[in-house]
Amino acid sequence: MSKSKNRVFSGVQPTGNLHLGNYLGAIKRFVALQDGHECVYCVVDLHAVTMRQDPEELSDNIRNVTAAFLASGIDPQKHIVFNQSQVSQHAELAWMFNCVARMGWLNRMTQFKEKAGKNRENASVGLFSYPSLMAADILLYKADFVPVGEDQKQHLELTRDIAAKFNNDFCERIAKLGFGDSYFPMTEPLIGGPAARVMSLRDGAKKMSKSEASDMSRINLIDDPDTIAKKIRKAKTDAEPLPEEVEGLAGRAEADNLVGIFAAINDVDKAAVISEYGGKPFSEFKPALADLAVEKLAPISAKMRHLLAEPDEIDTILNEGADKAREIAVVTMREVREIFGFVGAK
Ligand code: AQP
Repeated sequence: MSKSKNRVFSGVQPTGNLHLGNYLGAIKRFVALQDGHECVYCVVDLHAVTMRQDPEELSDNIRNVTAAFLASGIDPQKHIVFNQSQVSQHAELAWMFNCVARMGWLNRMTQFKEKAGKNRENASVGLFSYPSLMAADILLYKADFVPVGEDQKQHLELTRDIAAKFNNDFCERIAKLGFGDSYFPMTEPLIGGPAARVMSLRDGAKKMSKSEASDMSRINLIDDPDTIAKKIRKAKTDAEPLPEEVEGLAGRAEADNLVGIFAAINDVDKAAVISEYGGKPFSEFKPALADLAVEKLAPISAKMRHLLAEPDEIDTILNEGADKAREIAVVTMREVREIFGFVGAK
């Protein structure tokens, strides 16, 4: 596959049930980007094992994320859908980037601090060097755009730092080998919209997350309609009705979150939601949100269940996707080895 000027790459970790944050912040946008872009969507299983995973659950979760991609509308015939561990060049390029990135850069990563918690000495080395692998995922395909939720902004900045340092460290070699002024692109993050950071339904200060203990804090893509409606009904809010103007959402984290979810599901902005529901109590807004969420998510969840009944078909799609991804990855790695000066068969 020759490189177009608008390649998109993104990934999702198979670490548990996917939730509305993953869907609105990432997967729904992956679907929209298929028109007019060449997309590479990856189930990032090498990232998942930076935290301990049960092997059988990991296999199930890889198929779950793949089913969520397909059920949401990602087309594996026109684009590339695969799991990262099948393309060994991800790990190989990550090693090269471990030698380009600086300890000080990785030390500043807030996700490592949050995930490692108080006992940092006990965190895996993989968790610390996670951003080098993420840079490798993106740059292996020389991706121009990466749609992600806001929590990944810092890692995207680091990807650009790694690309810039590589281009600078090897600038003469890159030019001598005929690759022009720079080898890796300055990838643009695509972050934004009303659901760039979907918050927990129980605490408007925390992001919705797979690893949060309370299942009531998130809407899972596989939740049935009754569960979705119950979780929205019980979502934490304040006692005031919705504000008359969108500016009135400032300082009201839970209200802002529910309005953002409504807007993102419906492909409108928060102002459009407020123009319809401004001044109305949550007793009116929550049922409308529940109906909308069920209407949009129930078909996805039904399709996921259908796909998961045929795990061999999912595995075939992943294998075919990995073959397509490898075609691109081997070329990048051959060139990167040459730039570094490694000797051997091409
Ligand atoms: N709450 C969120 N709002 C918007 N986007 C989100 N994403 C995750 N949570 C939210 C985006 O989903 C994509 C895939 O995320 P991931 O599974 O690779 O990793 P994560 O960000 O670590 O997701 P979780 O749910 O928070 O998992 P745990 O609990 O395991 O850490 C990314 O684009 C991410 O930005």
